[in-house]
Amino acid sequence: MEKQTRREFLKKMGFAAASAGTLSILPGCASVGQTARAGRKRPNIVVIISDDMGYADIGCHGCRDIATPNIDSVAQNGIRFTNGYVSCPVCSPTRAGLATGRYQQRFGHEYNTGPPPGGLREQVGLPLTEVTIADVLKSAGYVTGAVGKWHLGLAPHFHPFKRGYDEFFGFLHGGHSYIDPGLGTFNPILRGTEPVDEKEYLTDAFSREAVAFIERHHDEAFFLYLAYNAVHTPMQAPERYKDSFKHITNAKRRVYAGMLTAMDEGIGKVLGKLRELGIEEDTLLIFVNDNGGPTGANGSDNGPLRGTKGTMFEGGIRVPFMVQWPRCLKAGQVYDHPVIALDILPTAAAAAGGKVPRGRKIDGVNLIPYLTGRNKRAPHETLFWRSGQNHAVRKGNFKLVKMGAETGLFDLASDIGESRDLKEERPDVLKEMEKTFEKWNSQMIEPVWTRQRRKRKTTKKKKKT
Ligand SMILES: [Ca+2]
Repeated sequence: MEKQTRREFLKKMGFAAASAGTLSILPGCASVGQTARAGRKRPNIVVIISDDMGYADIGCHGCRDIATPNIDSVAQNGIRFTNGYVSCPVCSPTRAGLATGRYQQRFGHEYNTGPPPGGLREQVGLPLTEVTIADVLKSAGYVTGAVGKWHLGLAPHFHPFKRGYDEFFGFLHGGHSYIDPGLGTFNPILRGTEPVDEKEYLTDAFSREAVAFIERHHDEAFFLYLAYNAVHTPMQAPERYKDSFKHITNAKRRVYAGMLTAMDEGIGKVLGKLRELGIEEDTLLIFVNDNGGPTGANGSDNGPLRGTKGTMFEGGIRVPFMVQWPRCLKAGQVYDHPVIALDILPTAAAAAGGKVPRGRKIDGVNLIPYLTGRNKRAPHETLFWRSGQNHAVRKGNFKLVKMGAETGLFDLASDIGESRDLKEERPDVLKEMEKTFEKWNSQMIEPVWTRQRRKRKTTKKKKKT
């Protein structure tokens, strides 16, 4: 982003005051908003996102064959969401929702970005009308860094530097080789805008860069967006895990285990660095996965949930999601009301004493009052998903799912696996849910671009990224 004064930046972006002033005041967390506004002890913000992980593939969700002690430690040191959602069952739209705090269908980011057909490269990416979480935190005086997978547009005007980030290390497409990532020409690893000849296993390289970012900026307020592409295909594990997962008989899952372990260890290094520097207490750290596991593609396991990545069933959209902020949030809690990754921007803005964008609907909510117990109600009455002709609505425990020509109505309180269709039994609920969806849907716009298809002739099957 070009040099500009903070006042100019705020004016351009149309920021309004965030709700930090309404935060509850907690023991050990006195006057979060006031402290942030006074420029003292503002929490660092770290958002870690994984890619295509299975719902059941972490220890705190019952995983038995792969250990994830570091991801689990976030839940132990903070709050685990049992009904944590993302706003899309595939990668890029979820990131667009997370980045803006808005349902991405409001601005036409309904499908994955991908190798753009024809001359669409200039248009396929997070629309420039949108204000990002990095814009918000940068405007609040934070130094901002993105490490990992971008997947919000390839053209220069979509680059992280144009979307609020001061630093970037990663790649712009939806996936990348992990072993000897190299220079490449199609989708290079970039430091800023310059290709680098990366030699390290890519997940380890991202962990290294995240730790280095924290070291560089630990004495100022920072925002780190760490977007691992693990455990997305291609299935490539570090050599050091070659013999570690012999107990896993499924060959694909054995590699998946190595990839997941590398990411978990990397998250452990990030947490360890925060601890070593004495800033863990004052760091709001969120871990979320971007969409459900594509079980056939990467050997992931969605446990009791029906469906996979790309579907509107819970297996596509309900994800591992947790937060820790030792200074302000009591450790070891479990939070059951539905939350969604759209909540990350308003929550971070409030914690930072920042300002949410004005003149637009922000669908996410600041979760802090809910997580501290000050607000006992559910943060959301309804949640919505739409991807082309497929859609879903959750209202209370009822969920309407429309996949192709099939419609189902489920009660998630008694049927997390969405196995018992209630639409014949409860036509009243079905009708109400459809009406609720139509009302929301009427506020959304048509996709700016259609589904992206890979053009490389060597690709036999269309793959979701
Ligand atoms: Ca993904």
